Amino acid sequence: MASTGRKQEAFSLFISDLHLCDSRPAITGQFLRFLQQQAAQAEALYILGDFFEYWAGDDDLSHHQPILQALRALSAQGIRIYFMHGNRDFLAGEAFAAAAGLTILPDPTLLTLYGKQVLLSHGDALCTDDIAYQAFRQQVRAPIWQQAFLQQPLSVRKAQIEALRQRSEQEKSGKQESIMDVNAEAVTNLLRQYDYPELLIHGHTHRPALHPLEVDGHRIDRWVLGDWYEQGSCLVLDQNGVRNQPLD
Ligand code: LP5
Ligand code: MN
Repeated sequence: MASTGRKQEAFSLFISDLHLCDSRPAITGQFLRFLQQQAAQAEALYILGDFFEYWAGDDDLSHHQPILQALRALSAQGIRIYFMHGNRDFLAGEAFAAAAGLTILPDPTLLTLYGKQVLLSHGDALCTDDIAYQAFRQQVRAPIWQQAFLQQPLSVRKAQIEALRQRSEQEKSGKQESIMDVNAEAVTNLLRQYDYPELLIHGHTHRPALHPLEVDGHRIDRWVLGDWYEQGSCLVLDQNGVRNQPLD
């Protein structure tokens, strides 16, 4: 039988920095609608970190059931879902991945999508001027530290995370804005290391923008994803390239 409608072009979606939590139920609602509407039409969804306000360990899965169920339902429809750790949810592990029907990607990850080399990252590792944060990052990303942290009871971990969140907010208020952005040389080094991909997509800085770069004669677009504090935001990638898609 001849098809009546024009087949919609295949596309992938990229989001980050939703910071889902109980105290902002509207964002969770918007995300669940996003899954049913935009994501259901995509071939893949890439969640590039800080999906949750914080993740205390996979033994807290039951806390996030509606979100995990919705992701699993999308995955069951054949939409591939990928997740990269952010600085707030780097403890999300394989039990989380199984419950959400997704695949965890290392940071950074280089992919070929729609004929383009695309480098994906959360973005925090590029903020190399933030010395205090980078020292902290190195400590908590060490497997031995994570093992010891995860051995503590969930309630103890949550109390420590709460203390850390307060300390982080306090320290951030004393940091210069420029320190909390990516370092240009760190970006250049990463792009050289990955052999000049056409696209770099990352989040973390909450400064959504397109930065066209030229590195050693190669044109590279650095796309920064927006957070979901005021409204949802996502990037769409298809054969024609990247475009920004603000959500209602
Ligand atoms: O997330 P964002 O953008 O607001 O801020 C980040 C950096 N802050 C963080 C901390 C998280 O926001 C808090 C929640 C994380 C939950 C992780 C769970 C497991 C770890 C639990 C450990 C107890 O990532 C912020 C950057 C900012 O991005 C911009 O790039 O500046 O970094 C900081 O503010 C960190 C401080 O500069 C250094 C903190 C040293 C803390 C030392 C150990 C404290 C242990 C406390 C508990 C006992
Ligand atoms: Mn982040």
